[in-house]
Amino acid sequence: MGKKKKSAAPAVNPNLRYRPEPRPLSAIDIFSRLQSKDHRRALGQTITLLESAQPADRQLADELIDLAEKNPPQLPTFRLGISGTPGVGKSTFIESYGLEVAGQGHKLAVLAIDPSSSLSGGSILGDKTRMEELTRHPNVFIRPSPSAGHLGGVGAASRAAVLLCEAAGYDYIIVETVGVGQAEWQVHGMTDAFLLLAQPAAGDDLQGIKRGILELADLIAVNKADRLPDAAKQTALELRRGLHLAPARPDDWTVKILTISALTGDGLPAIREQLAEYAKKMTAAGLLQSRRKSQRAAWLRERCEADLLLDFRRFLNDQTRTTDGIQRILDKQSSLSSASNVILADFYKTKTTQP
Ligand SMILES: Nc1nc2c(ncn2[C@@H]2O[C@H](COP(=O)(O)OP(=O)(O)OP(=O)(O)O)[C@@H](O)[C@H]2O)c(=O)[nH]1
Ligand SMILES: [Mg+2]
Repeated sequence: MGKKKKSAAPAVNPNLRYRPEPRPLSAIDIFSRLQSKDHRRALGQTITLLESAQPADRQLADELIDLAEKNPPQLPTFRLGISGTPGVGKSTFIESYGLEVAGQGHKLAVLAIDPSSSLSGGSILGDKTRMEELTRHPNVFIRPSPSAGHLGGVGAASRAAVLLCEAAGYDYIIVETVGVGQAEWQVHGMTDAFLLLAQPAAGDDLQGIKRGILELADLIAVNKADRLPDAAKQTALELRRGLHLAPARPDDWTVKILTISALTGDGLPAIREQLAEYAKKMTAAGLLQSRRKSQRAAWLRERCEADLLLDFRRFLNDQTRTTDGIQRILDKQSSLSSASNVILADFYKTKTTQP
């Protein structure tokens, strides 16, 4: 009887199964997911992609923006910007107003630009509790602030997010921001109408509304009129006076100042009417379309600046441009400006030699 032959030891652990790497989704795959019924997750992931600074993500994001621009929604969409100082009642307003809008059959997307919280996302947690009912509404998509701080900026990601929400079938887009820094201008520069929320306040300090912001508004609402009705009316009068000092609008639109309560819902139908009238009038005169057109041109400018800066930073971080390298240039030059000229000349040289 011959010895039993020892079976050869398996070369690989049989418990390990070969799993192919999942194929990365193409822009067309993602775009068709956005247009499917169950698009929420895809939309969330897409907006994250728009915020990414990774070169591969940026390329995919560009392809998605391109697809969205080439396949615009069939029905008209409306983009509403909302701003106001901290605590004025923006989230409370969006909860009440958003429910009305969604109740009318619109698909509503709420995007927030938060210039102050790049990483903490603190205000979003607050918003999720303040917009509890809206968050659960099947026709509503709420997206916390894109994180600030990387190149291309919050503005670029938000502009693209608006387009992709529309591609996913949302026809009413609210872009909200707290009135800090350049945020109001950014929101104004990417929406069809700008609603400024104010709250009852005395004389001098009209709740810190910055000069120039009043002029951006297409509609102004003094909130919390339930608690302080007289002060709200008084504030409305003072804002009206402030508006009279502003230059005349080229579009012949009269900016109304309403008193409302986001908490009780008083005055919200008047807001809806005003915004609908504004949209109708501006569309008829072709002004809404031209506003979007010039916003797209502004987007291009921002994009060029961002691309150039990205490119230049890459060049500066290059091995030859380490701190030592920069120091060497400085040592050879008599001034900062001449050192800067040397570096820039080198940079432009790389641009003419490399496509
Ligand atoms: N009485 C009254 N209180 C309101 C009204 N709207 C908002 N509030 C209250 O004001 C506080 C701030 O409201 P938010 O909706 O969080 O304000 P916000 O502008 O989103 O605040 P930030 O996100 O921090 O900038 C909350 O306590 C709200 O309940 C209103 O119409 N009437
Ligand atoms: Mg808020």
